Amino acid sequence: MDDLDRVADLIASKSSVLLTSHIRLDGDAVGSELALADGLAQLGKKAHIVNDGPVPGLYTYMNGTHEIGASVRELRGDYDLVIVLDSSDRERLGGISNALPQGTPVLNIDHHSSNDSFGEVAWVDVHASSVGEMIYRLLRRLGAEITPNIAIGLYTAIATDTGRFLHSNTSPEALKITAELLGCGLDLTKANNALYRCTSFNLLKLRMLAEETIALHAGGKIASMHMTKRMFAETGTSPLDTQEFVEIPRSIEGVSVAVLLYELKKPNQVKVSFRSNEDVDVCAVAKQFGGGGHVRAAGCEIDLPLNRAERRVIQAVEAALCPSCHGATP
Ligand SMILES: [Mn+2]
Repeated sequence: MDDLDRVADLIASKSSVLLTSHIRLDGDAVGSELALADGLAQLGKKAHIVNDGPVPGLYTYMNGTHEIGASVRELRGDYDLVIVLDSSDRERLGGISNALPQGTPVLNIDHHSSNDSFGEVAWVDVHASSVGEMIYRLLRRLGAEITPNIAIGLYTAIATDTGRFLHSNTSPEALKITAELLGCGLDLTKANNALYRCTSFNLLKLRMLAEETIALHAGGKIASMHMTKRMFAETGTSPLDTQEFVEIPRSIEGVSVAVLLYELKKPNQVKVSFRSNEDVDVCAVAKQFGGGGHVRAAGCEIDLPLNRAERRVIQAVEAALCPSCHGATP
């Protein structure tokens, strides 16, 4: 019996499922939630999605996003299974983590190498490009029909987590599943237009302000970029709209590691995203600050003013770039 059988059996025995995912929802989280909820409904199960925080406007082209609960207040009391998607630990669920119904089994479905295997059943596939890819396999195993609605959710998950099929996690499996989704009635134009061919003028203005802050370090091997609360306020934008911004410093020739920092609402709290182009394990760097993720894409939060957080993070990346200089094993 493999992991997928165990997961399918657990789901088959339940009738009312809560789906949830990490704070600051991304395309993999929202797309996977919507696709799995649709599949579960097809199988005659009640599926309810609640996260700690709203669905970013970018993803509202998918049907059903307006029915997704955005705070613990929307949790109901009748769940017999909780499925957590795309989250390496319970902490990532924000306020939901302490509000989960006592005694209800938790199924953890994730692809982060930093996943701590929480939950009664944990299905963690670090080779999966996205949770969306895992949900595709799960829905097939459960015998659900891949409808156009499910297809657009899974496509969103796979396309965003592979960075439009540019990142090194773009596997044969990810592309095969995407081809299958096209065959199942995926509206590729609708998804791609919303995700990649349209940006608000405000977001473009934010991008211009952010680009002014780009700095190179370690002889051009590290590029950093940051955004302040003031920039978000001036442009009327939200950090939720900037999930691809780390690609800007990453795209600079010669850069091995890109770092994006922005101020969170709470004073002196900064969110950091790391992307690695080469063999630098940015998950290990993020872990030094209590974060995690994947080897080439990771993140953390730091309780320091922006400029001090940036200095600390750059020092840590420099040490990771040159382990021999600091006595660490490569
Ligand atoms: Mn993911």
